[in-house]
Amino acid sequence: MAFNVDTIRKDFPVLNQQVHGYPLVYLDNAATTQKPQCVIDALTHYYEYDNANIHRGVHTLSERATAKYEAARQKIGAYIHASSEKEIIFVRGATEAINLVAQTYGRKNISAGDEILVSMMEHHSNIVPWQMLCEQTGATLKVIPMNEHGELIQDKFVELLNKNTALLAIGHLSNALGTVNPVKEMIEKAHALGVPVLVDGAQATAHMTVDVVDLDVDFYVMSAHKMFGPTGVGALYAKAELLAEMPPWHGGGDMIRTVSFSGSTYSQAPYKFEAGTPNIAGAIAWGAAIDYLNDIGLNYIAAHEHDLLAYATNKARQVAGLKVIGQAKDKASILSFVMSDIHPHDLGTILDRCGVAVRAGHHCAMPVMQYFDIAATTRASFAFYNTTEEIDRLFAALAYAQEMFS
Ligand code: 7TS
Repeated sequence: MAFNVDTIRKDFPVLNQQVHGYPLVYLDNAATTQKPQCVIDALTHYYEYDNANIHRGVHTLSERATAKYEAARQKIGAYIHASSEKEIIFVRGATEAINLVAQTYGRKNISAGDEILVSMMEHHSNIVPWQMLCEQTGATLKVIPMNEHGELIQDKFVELLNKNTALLAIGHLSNALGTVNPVKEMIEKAHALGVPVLVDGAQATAHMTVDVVDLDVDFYVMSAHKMFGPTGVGALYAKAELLAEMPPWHGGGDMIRTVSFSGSTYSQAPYKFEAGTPNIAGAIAWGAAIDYLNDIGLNYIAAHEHDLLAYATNKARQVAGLKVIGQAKDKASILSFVMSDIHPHDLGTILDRCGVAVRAGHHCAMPVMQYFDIAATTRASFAFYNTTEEIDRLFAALAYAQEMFS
């Protein structure tokens, strides 16, 4: 299908509205993306026609709901090129997936004296679960530093890797800086020392092709709502041999084989990790989002977003008093910046008055803010439905804010 942004925008009803009297410009896609009509339809269709609990009913609706839920698992596995859909665990989102790995793989395999390696640019979701695991086990958290462009310092990473390193946990695409980390090379270096690797793909999966087999990554986490699917659903990918060894996390229905008061036995992956009734409608609608992304083509998406980011970065260079935070060579979809004399929260509010939605804050990446010695940034984050005209609107609103504050 040829990429036509005007046609694509018609698929997103939410984009067709006015905010404070202006056509909405939605540039907060890193926080959550908007949903195309086919995803909204998949959700309502499920509740109108198929709603039933899965994996347990003998009746038609339950069989239909189960088949659609499992088909969604297959679509998600295929989207990241997993060898088998059994390596896909449905969870609430990237945050829950990381906590699952920390509390199952981590509790089993990591102990006092071990080191867990994260990077300075991680989202809090890829820091705090490891800090909690360190408190529980006596392991130590080590941090890969970055340079002033917002790139991880690879020499320091290699220095930090050692025989005590028990796990490397890094982001694929930084939500605060837009940096695309060289995860394939980092995984190779970690594996050379026998260190397993978790990649936080929460931001990446909407913007680039991910191939977990080519990356040889051990754990990869994702959130549906950041890739045009519903909130409250996401996935953990893990290699089958790791899942087989990992103990279950939540106990309850659907994750067991047998239960008696003398003890219980557990199902195999993925069900071993999916206790309780899951977000069935959410998973099915996420599958619709993946069909939609595949129909457009990730190569077209990446090319369009690359053009948008280049256009916005070029405009940003021409604004006196604007400093881009995050100038890595390899970046995607995110423009984070500060403006002299205007607090990001004030700026965000003024932009909203002009109909432009951005995020202002620390973006759940406080160590990034500490490194740059700032409290917050204003962040414009792009999706394939954004246009250069919308970026012009952003910069017109920024000029207006500068005028107000001058
Ligand atoms: N990892 C990264 C890199 C993220 O950007 C986020 C959310 C998460 C993990 C957590 O994802 P969740 O779906 O489990 O919440 N990032 C953002 C953001 O940039 N603005 O709001 C949420």
